[in-house]
Amino acid sequence: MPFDPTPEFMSIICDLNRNPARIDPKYFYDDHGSALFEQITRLPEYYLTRTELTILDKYGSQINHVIGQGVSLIELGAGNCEKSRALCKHIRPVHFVAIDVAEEFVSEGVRSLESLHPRLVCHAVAADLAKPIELPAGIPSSKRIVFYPGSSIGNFDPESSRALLERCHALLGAEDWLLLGVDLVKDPEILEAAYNDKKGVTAQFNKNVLIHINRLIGSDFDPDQWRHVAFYNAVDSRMEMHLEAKSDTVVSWPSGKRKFHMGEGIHTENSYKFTLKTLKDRLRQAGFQHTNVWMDEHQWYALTLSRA
Ligand code: AVJ
Repeated sequence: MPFDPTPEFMSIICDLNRNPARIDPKYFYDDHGSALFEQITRLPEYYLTRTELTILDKYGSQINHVIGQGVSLIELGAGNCEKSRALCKHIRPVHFVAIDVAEEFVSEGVRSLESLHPRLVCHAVAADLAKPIELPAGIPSSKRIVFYPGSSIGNFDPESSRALLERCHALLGAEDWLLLGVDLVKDPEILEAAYNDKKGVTAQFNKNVLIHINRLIGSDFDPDQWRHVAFYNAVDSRMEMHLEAKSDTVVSWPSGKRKFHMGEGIHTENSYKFTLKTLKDRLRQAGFQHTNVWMDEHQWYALTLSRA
């Protein structure tokens, strides 16, 4: 691979050279990573997706009642669009926009929604949510509902999540809504089990980021040289995932290299967990008000609907 200092290349390398090194969790989602994540969502330990779908099914008609008819549904981090498929059983949007970093994956998800709802006007957009959100032409400017499910907002640190919610708010007018799904603070044992599944799918998902990075920057990470580590950080209310070097290793790329000592880690993900208070405060700071909250019976997960 020729040396190609694109901004993306530069930012990946800059992160690899930090102490400790880190990789942005958006790089989990190449096609294989998106498929692995889909497998994670079906694991017994990973309660998040299942619980959110249960809440959507149970309270979908209430959501429909609150938002009314003729809405444009905009799903962020849509992936396979499974959540919007569940929501569309209860609300009948006119337009649907799916936004995700994984281009192939999201277009497939959109096609599945199109075949279920032939009269729904659908769009797939490949975009990085850390940047300003641009909608395709032709989406009506009123009665929009931004749907950000899966606790994906948990990947952003408090400052960036506030900024992301503000960007969402900027897409919306006074008649519009934000429907947000977030994982709640709970017994660390339950949290840690969800990110250390017995089948090792999460470990594969974590290591796959190295293969994706190899492809993006021409590095020579050997995924077998790294150990999957996931734990709850109670001080910051977040699950953390790391990759730890099993022995001393040198990783090279076209313009440089880095030595990692045995046990040295690369921080690959934060997954923040919320309390209802931190969640409502965050929403209010971003300009959202009148938040409705629905939860599962264990109060493990919350779905919130806020007025823009
Ligand atoms: C898609 C970011 C919500 O943090 O739980 C799953 C990703 N990481 N297992 C999460 C993930 C490890 C997931 N999010």
